[in-house]
Amino acid sequence: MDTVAFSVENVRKDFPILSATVNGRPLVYFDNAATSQKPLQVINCITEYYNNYNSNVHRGVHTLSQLATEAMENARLTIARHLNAAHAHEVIFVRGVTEAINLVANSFLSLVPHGWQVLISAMEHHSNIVPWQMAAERYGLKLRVIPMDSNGVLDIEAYDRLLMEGNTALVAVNHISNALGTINPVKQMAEMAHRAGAVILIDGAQSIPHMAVDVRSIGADFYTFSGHKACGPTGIGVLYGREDLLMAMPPYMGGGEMIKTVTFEKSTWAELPFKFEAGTPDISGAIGLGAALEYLKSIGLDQIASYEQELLEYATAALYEMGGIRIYGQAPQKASLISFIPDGCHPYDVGTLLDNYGIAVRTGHHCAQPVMDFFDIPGTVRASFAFYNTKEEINLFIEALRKAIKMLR
Ligand code: C6P
Repeated sequence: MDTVAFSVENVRKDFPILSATVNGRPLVYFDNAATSQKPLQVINCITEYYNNYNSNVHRGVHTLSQLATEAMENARLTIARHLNAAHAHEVIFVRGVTEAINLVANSFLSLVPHGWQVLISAMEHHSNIVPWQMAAERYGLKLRVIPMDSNGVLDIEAYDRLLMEGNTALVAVNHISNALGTINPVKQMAEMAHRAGAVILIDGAQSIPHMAVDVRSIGADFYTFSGHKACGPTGIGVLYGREDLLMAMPPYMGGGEMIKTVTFEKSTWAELPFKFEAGTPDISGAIGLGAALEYLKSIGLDQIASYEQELLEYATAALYEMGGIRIYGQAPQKASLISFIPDGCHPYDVGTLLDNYGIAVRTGHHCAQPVMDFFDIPGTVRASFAFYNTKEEINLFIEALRKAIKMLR
């Protein structure tokens, strides 16, 4: 698909839900960091699969099974190209980031000697904390945390010291923080990890929908994202892993599809990627995810990134102009989300009142409790923008926020 000049009015026509009304008002959907909306190109692609060639994959010699297999493997190829992976078999289909991290924590860390360490950052989502905690306990490893400052910027000198202080097996860090919007310097962090002999896993849940990502240029050993935040379906995501690492790792789940041979005494494993894809996969999800990435590409990832920066700057300026608002996350490199608390208001109350005006934001700890503890707050209101949002919607949001705050103060 060729990229055409970006027009938000045209893009919005692709998303049927954007013309919905909520509580009698036009929907203003600013909860894109939780999940994005889906364009017709993705919805139709999934419907077409179920209408025309629904079948199981990698099993049947019959025509429908072959069509389904071909569509799913084409989607894998699309994803591999999107990430600039060296091989399609480095793309493992999983349910999402959560499953991908559990896979690596359970499988890769089982190969790490006792007493080694895993580094995560102070701004991780629970999905990039808890699996490492569980695996560290199981495999006798230490889990250590790269600190951040009050702007939500990671302390790279402290990271360097941590890398040198012990035997580091793996660093796990998000590309973009879902709670603060910080864009982390993952390429630099990967170089530093490699110099220390460690591998790096990058949680791309919040980056894949908003920017072009090249796993080889970054130097990512593992990279993961969820389809549902990138215009794709729920229940499908990707673990990218370097071929040599995936080859050396034991399977995470056992079952059909992931085996070469099975006897009651012993089983042997299938080649990549199937070694890590036990059971019937989410076929429609994988096909839909391929369509979603094609769609993002057709809009243009650089155009998406620059338009969303415009929205971010516009909304940030409007919030500052209101006054009495504290924004959490002031990193110089920031993605299109704003976490904030209006003085004297509880985030939950603000979110509930905004909903009365048809405005969807997320409130709470955003599955990043340690970030909230760092700032000593219960949670924030989070407005997160996508390329189909508009400045007019931001105006509606600001107007509704003014009214909500007036009611609450
Ligand atoms: N963040 C949010 O509202 P799953 O649930 O597996 O698709 O993604 C988990 C996840 C991991 N890392 C980051 C940085 C994330 O933002 C998320 C999901 C959503 O912020 C839902 S909690």
